Amino acid sequence: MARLVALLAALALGGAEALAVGRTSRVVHGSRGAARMAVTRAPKAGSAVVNGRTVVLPKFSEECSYTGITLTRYMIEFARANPELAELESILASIQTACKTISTLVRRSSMTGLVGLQGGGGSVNVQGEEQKKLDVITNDVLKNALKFSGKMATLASEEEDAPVALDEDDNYDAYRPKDIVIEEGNKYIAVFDPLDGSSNVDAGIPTGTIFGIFDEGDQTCVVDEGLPLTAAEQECLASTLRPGNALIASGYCLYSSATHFVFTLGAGVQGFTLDESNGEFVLTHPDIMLPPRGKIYSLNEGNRWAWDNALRDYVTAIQKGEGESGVAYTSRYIGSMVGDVHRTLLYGGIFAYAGDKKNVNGKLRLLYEAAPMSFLVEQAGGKAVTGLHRIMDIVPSGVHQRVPVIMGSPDDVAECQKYYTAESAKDPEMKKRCDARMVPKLQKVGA
Ligand code: AFP
Repeated sequence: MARLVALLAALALGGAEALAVGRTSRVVHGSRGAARMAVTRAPKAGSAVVNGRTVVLPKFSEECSYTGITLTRYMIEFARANPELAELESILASIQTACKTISTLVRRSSMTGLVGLQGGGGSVNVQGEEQKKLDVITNDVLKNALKFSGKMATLASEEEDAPVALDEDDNYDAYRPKDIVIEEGNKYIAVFDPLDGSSNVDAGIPTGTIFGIFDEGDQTCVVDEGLPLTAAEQECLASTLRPGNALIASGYCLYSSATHFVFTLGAGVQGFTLDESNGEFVLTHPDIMLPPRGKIYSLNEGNRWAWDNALRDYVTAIQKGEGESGVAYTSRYIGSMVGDVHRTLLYGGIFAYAGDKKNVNGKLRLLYEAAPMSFLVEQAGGKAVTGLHRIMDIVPSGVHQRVPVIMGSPDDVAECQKYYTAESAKDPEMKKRCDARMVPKLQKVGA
């Protein structure tokens, strides 16, 4: 009966086409012969439990073949299905707007002069890295977009020395009567790297924005207006930060041959592509799932001789075809985490930036690189570890804390992890280092 109703509905709409009515009862509206959107599969319906809360997946029984399922519509449906998470709609709307702006800034940078170092050089962030013009501008774009969503309490960014607390005046409340407090508890923490991979952006290499959204949690910090923050204020803000397993959303925008927006709200991973003709992100990769195993390894082999033996032995085995799959793996490394993780999500395999003798914690940041990407990878059926331990379980000690990252197809990561388990029996120092990351120890902000 449902099939018949769907078919009649399609026919009654004059020229409407029903796509795979017999299988999915989904109706696609559009004229016969006109250019159609590429997606022929709606995302799965259902629900998932994440961090103790149930997330209901939106249902799409109908769609327009001209526009497809846009990100805007996806979020409207998501908010309808999850009223208690409805605020994510405006947060994601802010992020997608920022991504579109950043995409244009990156694309046009050679023509607009937004290349090279901020101030001609000498502008260094808290981690001692030279800031590029685009680092500074994209940080402002994303910070403003999130601030104007009116849902944020704290923002932590790669380009900020300390987390930024948003006070009353910063929040977007122009239309809200000041004397009425609306859902005071509904404030979120956003962590982000506005332009990851920026050191190569002037060469046209793919770059990306990474973001994660947390609930604010129980701790409240009272922060005086204006900068600089005192050390106590900075430590308080840092202590509001939570482990990856408390994330309620995370994702990235990839600025490459196309602009992709890939995210999770805790119930699978959805991938959208920017349709430049109407400025909308359109669902092109519903329900991304990592293949259980891939044939690609992705890491900076320049660090090989400083790696722990565990990683060196594992990589040698898969290069020679002597790993569990018996296949000789091939190497792909962009040096831009968003691009490398995007390829890994779609093709499978393993991406790593491990700890080594020089940089015992690797290079990538727990809060705004490793944890948001780990949430995505796990939601796509993959695994993300430091070597011995799950990244999502690490409680941050500092805003800019680094962690080793090994993530990707579940069987590949599990195989690599076995080398670390075996090595830890021989190398107690390595095990001690790995275990120490699991014990939170508040560092000074920026340490
Ligand atoms: P930049 O943003 O400074 O270009 O760093 C990019 C990055 O954080 C990450 O996106 C890469 O995976 C990683 O660094 C590359 O580091 P190496 O250049 O040491 O391989």
